[in-house]
Amino acid sequence: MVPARPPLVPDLYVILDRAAARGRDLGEILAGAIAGGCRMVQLREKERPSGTLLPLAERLRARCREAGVAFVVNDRVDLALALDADGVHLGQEDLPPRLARPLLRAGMILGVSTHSIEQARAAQAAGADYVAVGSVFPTATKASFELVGLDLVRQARAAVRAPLIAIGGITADNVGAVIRAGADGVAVISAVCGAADPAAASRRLLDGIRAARES
Ligand code: 3NM
Repeated sequence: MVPARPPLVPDLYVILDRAAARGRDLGEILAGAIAGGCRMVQLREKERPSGTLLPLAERLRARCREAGVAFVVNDRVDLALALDADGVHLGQEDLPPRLARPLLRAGMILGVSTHSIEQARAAQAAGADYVAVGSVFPTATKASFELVGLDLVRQARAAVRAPLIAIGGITADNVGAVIRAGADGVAVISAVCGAADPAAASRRLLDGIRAARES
């Protein structure tokens, strides 16, 4: 039986990042995130060339397929295509979405990182399936983050129809404020990859999101 396609934009989007995992296997973190209810993950690897990343990427991709969890590759359109990933996520310095979109297979998700209202509008106009805005809070994970605060989430909510994913410094303690500011979902690295128990951490984030929606 073919598993149902995961929803396009989930509440919780876990970014698997080797540096944040501090030596722990990303497969273990992925298993915890899935057990905790995460339905979409991204593989983010800035250092390793595609060839050496491939065995890990294939393993994570296979695990996501079994679980019906969307698997997105950061930056690298070639790797996303080679792995038959569900999507690719591009930053402002990566291939522009208008050039990436025609390379993707039909139905592949295209996500774009943005740090201003102009960039968020441009990402939507270029056909992004979701627009990520950040960094909402200070983060130790990305050295050169631009702090945009909850204000950009509110402004982007008013200006952009595409699903909005907030990123940067999001934890179980502040996730409610992010959802109330208008985000459809949140992307996190350290709150799950750096947690002693990634499954429990994912559950706490999802509980915070649901509580904010109900309030
Ligand atoms: N992109 P954490 S902030 C990968 O602002 C990334 O676009 C950002 O990690 C952006 O959840 C960020 O540990 C780091 O703060 C997110």
